[in-house]
Amino acid sequence: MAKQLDLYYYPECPYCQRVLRAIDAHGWKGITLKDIHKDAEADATLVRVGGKHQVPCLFIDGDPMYESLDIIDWLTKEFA
Ligand SMILES: N[C@@H](CCC(=O)N[C@@H](CS)C(=O)NCC(=O)O)C(=O)O
Repeated sequence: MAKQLDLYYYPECPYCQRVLRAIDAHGWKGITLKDIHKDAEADATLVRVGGKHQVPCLFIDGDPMYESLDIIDWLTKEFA
């Protein structure tokens, strides 16, 4: 079964833009975008589950992964 992938981000964040560019460039599909500046519940979930208020953060089946380069590496392998 496909994994649930949720990317917590906000558009002005350059590290988020790096991840979004990679998603766009590779055409990776099925990643739900959660803008924490527009979605207060997502903002709270990020801190409650992830433990820190930092974006980008990719939730993989509910488990948070921080760091833009780690996220891109993981997605590259997942979508290979
Ligand atoms: N090394 C991290 C840096 C991430 C980072 O510094 N994100 C900033 C936004 S650009 C952040 O979340 N700052 C805390 C905040 O906005 O509350 C990465 O590459 O993902």
